[in-house]
Formats: sequence, C-alpha cells, structure tokens
Amino acid sequence: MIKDPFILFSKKGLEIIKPLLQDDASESKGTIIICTVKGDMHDIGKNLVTMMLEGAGFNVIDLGVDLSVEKVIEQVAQVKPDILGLSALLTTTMPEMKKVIEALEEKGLRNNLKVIIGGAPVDAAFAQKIGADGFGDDATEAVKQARRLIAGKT
Ligand code: B12
Repeated sequence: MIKDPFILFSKKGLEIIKPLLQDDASESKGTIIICTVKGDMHDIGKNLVTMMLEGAGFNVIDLGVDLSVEKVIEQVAQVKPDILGLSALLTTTMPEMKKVIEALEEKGLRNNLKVIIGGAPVDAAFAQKIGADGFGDDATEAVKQARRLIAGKT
C-alpha cells in the first residue's frame, strides 16, 4: 500500500509500479536500446516508455540522458539491438536524432536496426523526414510501434 501520494511521481514510485506492469512472458520479445539525445536532460517520458516496453517483454537497455552520437553508435555496434529508441524534449535537440540516423547509415549499422523516436516536440512527419521507422506519442504507442517493427523483421 502506497501511503505517500507524491511517491507515485518519483523514480521510486515508478519502481514500485514496475512489477505490476510486467508481462508473464519469460522469453524476450527483442532488444531495445533507448536514450535521450545529446544536450537533453529530460527523462521522465523516456523512463515511462522504458518501463512499458519492459512490461511488454522487451529487453531494454536504457543508456540515460545527454547521449552523444558517438556513444549511441558505440553501443549499437556492441549490443546489436533490434530497435533504437530516441527521445528529445527540446526543439534544439531534435536535430540530434537526424545526426544519429545519419551516423548509423555511415557506419553500416542501419540495415538490421529499426529506429523509433518520441518526445513532446516530435511528430510522425518529423520521424518520416529524418528517416526513422516509427514514432510514438506516448508509452502505449511506443509498445505498439516496437511490436510492429519486430513483427516486420521476422
Ligand atoms: C519536467 C520538465 C523539465 C525537467 C526535466 C526533469 C526530467 N528528469 O526529465 C527539468 C526541470 C530538468 C527541465 C529542464 C529544462 N527544460 Co524542461 N520541461 C519539463 C516539462 C514541464 C515536462 C516534461 C515531461 O516530463 N513530460 C511528461 C512526460 C511523461 O511526457 P514526455 O516527455 O512528452 O514523454 C511522453 C511522450 O513524448 C513519449 N516519448 C517520450 N520519449 C519517447 C521516446 C520514444 C522512443 C518514444 C516512442 C516515445 C517517447 O512517451 C512519453 C510517455 O507518454 C516540459 C513541459 C511539457 N509540458 O512537456 C518542459 C519543457 C520540455 N522544458 C523546456 C525547457 C526550455 C527546459 C530548459 C531549457 C529550461 C532552462 N532554461 O533551463 C531545461 C533544459 C535542460 C536540458 N538541457 O535538457 C521546454 C522546451 C521548449 C522547446 N520547445 O524546446 C518545455 C516544453 C517547457 C516550456 N513550455 O517551455 N525540464
């Protein structure tokens, strides 16, 4: 029983509800790397998306916030995830998403990887413009997009 209502809005609160969202499925549905792009410290939405994806059975590696293009590339090359999720909450950091996709293409890492993006200033048109494979305006849509993209891969 949660006595303090404010705990629900904290990271600790998210930890408490996490097991309640967990799927029974023991087998991973795929691996997803997620992060907030360089220059951007916002992570509340990304953390919610991470939790919902984990709850839906995906293996999610959360790299955190303010991730440089180089760091993202390094991790994708190492882990070889099925999906890369990028979050941006500032109009000034949205261009970082395009830079990541361009760098993935340059390094030959784009072929087997799907990219989904999200965050308040981002929309489907922007996703299409920068060459992302999907966009989610909330955590539920993020799960739908991840399922769609994984299904398309096999
Ligand atoms: C909380 C907050 C902060 C907190 C962040 C705390 C944290 N740990 O995240 C703090 C105080 C640190 C902060 C700082 C700043 N902020 Co701020 N912040 C906000 C605020 C109020 C809420 C954001 C939020 O958490 N929303 C709730 C979550 C649940 O929603 P969400 O992030 O959109 O995520 C959902 C979807 O977008 C989607 N989603 C998100 N990520 C992803 C990823 C994928 C892959 C997918 C599929 C989906 C997805 O699913 C999520 C769940 O539903 C917004 C205003 C607003 N109403 O959005 C301003 C806002 C984003 N901030 C703003 C600004 C300007 C700043 C600062 C520059 C302020 C300053 N002068 O210092 C700094 C920037 C710091 C930095 N370098 O990042 C502006 C941005 C304006 C713009 N157009 O760029 C906003 C819009 C406020 C405003 N109206 O001016 N901020």
